Amino acid sequence: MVSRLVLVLGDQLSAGLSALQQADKARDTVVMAEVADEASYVKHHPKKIALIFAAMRQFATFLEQEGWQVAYGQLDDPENAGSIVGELLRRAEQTGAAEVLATEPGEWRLISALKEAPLKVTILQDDRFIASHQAFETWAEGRKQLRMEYFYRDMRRKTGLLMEGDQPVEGKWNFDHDNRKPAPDEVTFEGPLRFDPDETVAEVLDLVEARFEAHFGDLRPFWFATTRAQALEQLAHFVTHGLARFGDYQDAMLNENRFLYHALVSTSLNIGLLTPLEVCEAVEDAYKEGRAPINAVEGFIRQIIGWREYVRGIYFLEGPDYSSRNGLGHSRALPALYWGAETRMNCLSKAVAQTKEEAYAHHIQRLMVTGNFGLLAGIDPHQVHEWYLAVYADAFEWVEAPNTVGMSQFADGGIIASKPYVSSGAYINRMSDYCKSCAYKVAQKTGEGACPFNLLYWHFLDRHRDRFEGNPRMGNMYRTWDRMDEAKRQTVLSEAEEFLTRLEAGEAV
Ligand code: FAD
Ligand code: DLZ
Ligand code: SF4
Repeated sequence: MVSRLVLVLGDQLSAGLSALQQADKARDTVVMAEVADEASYVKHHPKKIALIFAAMRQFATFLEQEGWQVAYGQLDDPENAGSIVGELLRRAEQTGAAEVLATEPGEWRLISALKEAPLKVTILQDDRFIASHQAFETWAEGRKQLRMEYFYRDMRRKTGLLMEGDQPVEGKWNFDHDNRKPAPDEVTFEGPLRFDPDETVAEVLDLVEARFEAHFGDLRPFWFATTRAQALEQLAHFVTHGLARFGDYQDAMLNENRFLYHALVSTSLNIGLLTPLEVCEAVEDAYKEGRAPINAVEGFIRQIIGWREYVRGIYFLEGPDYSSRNGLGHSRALPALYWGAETRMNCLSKAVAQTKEEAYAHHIQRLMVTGNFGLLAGIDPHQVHEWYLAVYADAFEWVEAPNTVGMSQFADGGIIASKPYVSSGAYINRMSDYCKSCAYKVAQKTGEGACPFNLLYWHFLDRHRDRFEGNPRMGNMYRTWDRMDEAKRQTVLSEAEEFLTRLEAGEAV
């Protein structure tokens, strides 16, 4: 029988992957490839590249132990073709294989590349998700608005998570009302486990250091989980020590604590080391055993079977042009401060420094600091999108683009968010201790030292009045703006303009 190639991409490191399930160990060859094209189509953070290469190598060893034949292309192999399709062609020639089995990639770009390859490629569904494309399309059909909350309830019913018969446990679907407390004085969770690099990881770190020095971000110290065993340990550590307060402090931010009560499992989930259901079941067990309260457990499970599945559904429903959308017509270039240039805004400085060092920031830093600023300042959403895709270790387009383009930049015209996530400095001040050590004054609305978020917030609302005035959830904002006297409004707008001019000129604002 003619052999086939089985493609396993860098974020498909799951024993249960559909392409592996459909293949035959006895005659097929698994193809895995570290390629320059994937590492640099955006300039990924060195920690992200190291995570993917190291986890790929560990997974290839696992597959070999399971009896698979693996053709693994390391980045520095002289024969490396430099692209996924190039590597498939090289392996087809070597083995005489006439067909490729692949699990659907999480990016339209790679799906097209596989479809256009001069090879017979069979693309199978990625069934590591709870909702298939078809299930999401059926849910979306005929709905005027695709609100996550309703999708999430269906996912609860489908999985049985936190259900008593057909009713949600403790009588409510959503306990967010009890969540989102301001930053605590003391954080009792020591944060994620840090795994020492083994020999495989150490080799990858040297390779990445030599090849991707020019990419933004610190490679070392590197401590991400790169094997399934480590990912399970990280999960168990979070469930035991962090979960109980996850809900309370989900949105809090602190100068001196980067991780608070967050789980740090997105990298492992997104590259396939963990499955969403096993993560949710571990968390649900903690609730059943009285180790974590409902607000924490429900909030956490909603992020995974709700948001994570929902954004993937939107990405594939909306089609390949999704990440290029620009519903608000924003065109300002991404300022250098996103790449670490000096800024006096402490919240941004902290979020970017953390991103550079960790390839991680938590949801509210991404949404209400870097995302909020990008939206208020009118930055081209595609540039914002490419930044998020590059700098976070958990960023793959199916999950990053809807969060950035849709939720954070409102560039999809309001499919994901019913109103833009914008705020003045007051929100950041409420949820963090950033403002206390900032050169700007959060309570000051205009004049020397006024917080730029305060100025830009009104500038945003004013310049998009036609678009948002009629939004029932934004009426109050416009009424507050209209109540200010005309001279004050003019001062706000002209100071905001002046700030934007200085930002564009590359000044350290
Ligand atoms: P926790 O806060 O502990 O949450 C637990 C899990 O819930 C996460 O691991 C993640 O799998 C899931 N989750 C939570 N929120 C979301 C969400 N909005 N969408 C999808 N899954 C979610 N998440 C990514 O996985 N990859 C991305 O590229 C990404 N880009 C983002 C860009 C922007 C602008 C914003 C606002 C959010 C983005 N998120 C992304 C969502 C979220 O910020 C991360 O999932 C989370 O910070 C990961 O850290 P954690 O594992 O400590 O999460
Ligand atoms: C992100 C990434 C990087 C940096 N490198 C590789 C690689 O060398 N080989 C590979 O198979 N995949 C890599 N990836 C992931 C892909 O670029 C792509 O984002 C995902 O497969 C889409 O789901
Ligand atoms: Fe950020 Fe404004 Fe607070 Fe400074 S004062 S940290 S710029 S919100």
